[in-house]
Amino acid sequence: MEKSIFQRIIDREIPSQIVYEDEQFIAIRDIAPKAPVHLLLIPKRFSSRLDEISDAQHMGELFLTANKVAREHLTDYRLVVNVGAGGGQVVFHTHVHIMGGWEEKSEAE
Ligand code: DGP
Repeated sequence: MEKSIFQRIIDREIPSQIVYEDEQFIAIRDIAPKAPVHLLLIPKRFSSRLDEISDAQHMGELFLTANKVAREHLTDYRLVVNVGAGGGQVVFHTHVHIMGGWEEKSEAE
């Protein structure tokens, strides 16, 4: 199977602005931001879409980490997951959008 664009980012084959990384996840700045702060949290363990994840611990860690990364940049924020093409998903490697900064000055900017 061909690597997803996010797998290539994880493997450092294409550049990105990495804002967070641990053993399980990487967070990068979205290339086409739709908010003043727009990050993507991507699990290194591959799944193509959120509803493929059946491991409750992995699912929990994904959202705990999304909150942790979000709070490093924002006080209030929106977490969005697009699931399937009809749900607006374009990149088929599960990711959580972290968006915010509409009403606050972010130190990250
Ligand atoms: P979605 O529609 O949920 O699949 O969102 C995919 C997001 O990924 C979209 O907001 C744009 C972003 N994106 C696509 N390709 C790249 C890339 O090569 N680098 C970065 N940083 N973001 C990307």
